[in-house]
Amino acid sequence: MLHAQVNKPKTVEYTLNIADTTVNYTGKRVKAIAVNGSIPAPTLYFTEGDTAVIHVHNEMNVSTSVHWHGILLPNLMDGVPYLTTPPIEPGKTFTFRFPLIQSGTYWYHSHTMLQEQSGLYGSIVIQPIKKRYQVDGELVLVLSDWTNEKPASVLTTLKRRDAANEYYALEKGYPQSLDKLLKHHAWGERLKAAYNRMPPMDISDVYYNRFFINGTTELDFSKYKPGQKIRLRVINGSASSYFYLQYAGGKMELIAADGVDVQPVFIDRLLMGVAETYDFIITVPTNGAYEFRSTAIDVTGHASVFIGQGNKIMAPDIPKPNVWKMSETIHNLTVNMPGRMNMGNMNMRLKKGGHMGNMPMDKQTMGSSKNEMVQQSNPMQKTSVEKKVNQNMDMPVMSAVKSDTTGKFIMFNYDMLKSFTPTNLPQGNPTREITLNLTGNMYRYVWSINNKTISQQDSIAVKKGENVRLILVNKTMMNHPMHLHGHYFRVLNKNGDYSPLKHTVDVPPMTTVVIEFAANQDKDWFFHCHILYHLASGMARYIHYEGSERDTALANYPLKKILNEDKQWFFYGSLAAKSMMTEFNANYINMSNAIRTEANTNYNGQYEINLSYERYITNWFRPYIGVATVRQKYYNVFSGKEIFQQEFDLPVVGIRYTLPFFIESDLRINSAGRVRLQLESDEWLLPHVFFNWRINTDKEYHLDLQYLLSKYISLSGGYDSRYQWGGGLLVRF
Ligand SMILES: [Cu+2]
Repeated sequence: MLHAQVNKPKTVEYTLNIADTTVNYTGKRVKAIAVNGSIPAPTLYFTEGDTAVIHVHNEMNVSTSVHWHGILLPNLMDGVPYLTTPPIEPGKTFTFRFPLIQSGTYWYHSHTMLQEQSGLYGSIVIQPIKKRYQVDGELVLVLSDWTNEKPASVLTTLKRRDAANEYYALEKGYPQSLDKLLKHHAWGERLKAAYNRMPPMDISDVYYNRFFINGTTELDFSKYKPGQKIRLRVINGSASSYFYLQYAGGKMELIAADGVDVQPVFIDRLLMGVAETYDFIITVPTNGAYEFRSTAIDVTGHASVFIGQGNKIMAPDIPKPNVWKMSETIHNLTVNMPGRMNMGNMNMRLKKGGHMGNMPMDKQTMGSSKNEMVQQSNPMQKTSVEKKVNQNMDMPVMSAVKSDTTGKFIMFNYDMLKSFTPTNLPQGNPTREITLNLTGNMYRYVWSINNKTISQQDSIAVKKGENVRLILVNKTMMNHPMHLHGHYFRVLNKNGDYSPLKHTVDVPPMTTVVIEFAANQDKDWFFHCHILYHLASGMARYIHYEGSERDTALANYPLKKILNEDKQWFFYGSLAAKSMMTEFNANYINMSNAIRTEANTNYNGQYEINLSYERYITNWFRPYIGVATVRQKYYNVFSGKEIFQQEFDLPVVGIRYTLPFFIESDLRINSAGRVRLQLESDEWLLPHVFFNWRINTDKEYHLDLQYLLSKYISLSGGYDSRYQWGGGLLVRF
């Protein structure tokens, strides 16, 4: 403790005006949301013990909300619209008022739909009454990701099942095309995964045009002098991007996580989950402006802050991941997992032909050596999954590093987080243990918990006075930053009684993380994945305190409004005008339903129109009803002779089922009793070239090559057994 300061608690008042704006980050004017004219929103400064009074005025023509991330406050002030707080309607003001009973680095953001992606996020700094560290300067650094696309189009892109969906991978330079798979000797692995209907690995879902620190790609702080100690308050305010943090001027001393002081550790690199905050102290070296860099997890871009004077000294580049070989990539994504040994170099690879490739994909587990603490406290983990984890790695063990500013490269993991004081939950409380499988279907882009989205299963019931232990089992191939509102939880790690407190925990792919908290609140608190598009697709619950009622202020704001966000409808399709035919397809889909139209015609009186309504029973199986209109003749491909013709306008019923290798099957019968089985699939041959094939028991086949000119336009051509050869232009919408 240094200078103990005497602060008189005071009321600190802010007014935030939320308004539509336009920005131009890449030479293109795009709509965005600004707070008091700025993106990110202004930093709010307080001192522990103050009362915050924040007037939030909505100048947009849609409703909005602000959530104070990581702040412990009364339920009504938490800012989740319809759940805890009334939405802020257009033209209206809501005044938040809450005492600040904690100190540290926090942030705030919209909790309405996808507004956060458009710019509605900002930082909060609460100075402690007694400062633990004296520094020469403080920098608040808000990390974010920026897309020129409308966030709603991003979500539609993630939901659609056509080449536009693959376009992000292409833009990132990671096309999962046949040539790349062969080049990286990953064809066998991919084939095995496709057999299990696992789409190619996405380290990140979205292609971003820019990554920012404080709204820009490069910032200079040349006022700092050699030897000065600077505190960095780093906030990952991005919508869906994890970042690697590095500093060119030596090791970073990590002193706080999610606003809470931890025993200092020196690290070289840290993988920061969405919505986490970390504080570091760095020392400005002599002769140079040293780079603090945040690199997106998929290594498609970074943002930099230069601290000090003189020539720029860069942090080392992080190598691009080998996204074609899942077994290599996933290893790098599990760095945070408690119990995971991180050694000298994060680029360490699994041995060739290692464990991953030999296991069925749905049983794969990566990353850990023994984690005794977790195992002692949690019998649940002695599952076959965990046993596999323990057998999996044969890595050397590196001793915990403390106060070591030299020596080996240190990659951060959660075992390095150690509280200053014991964090044990109140003894004698009954313990409620809940296993939450983090689940999802990447193919359909539906994200869930225990295979149910929030609209299908909304709450987790707890009782006040319980200790609640959540066993988070990530069954997916992506990292999920799970965030609990209104509470701090312990992340059980090797530090036992001194396990750290957090509000957001990264759960790496195919791993298990255990958290626990004292249920000492009431009402309802959101618990969700903080990847915006996962949240919007259903990966959320709310913690409900049994016996407590919603605030009367919410009487006119039905809870269903926020729970049903994952039932949103999406529309997409394509129109191809070719020399021999025109093809049209349109899809209107939501989580459990799809209305689809396909139509095609030559220019000679032949046509086919199919309209169907399908219902998802599982992610793969959907019965449907519809109408089929057909006026067509079929030819032999070699002789060109007509084989047969069909003419009808009839109701049909059928089933569609996604087979291994993502082959879409469609079995239907029309009211005249005629049965048709059809198979169809896409193959990604070269980065810009797709091959689509379709064949059915009407002896109809359709072979089509597509060359992607852009996300929405392709050249398309091939052979159709009814309409024969031809080519033209295809436009997606
Ligand atoms: Cu997620």
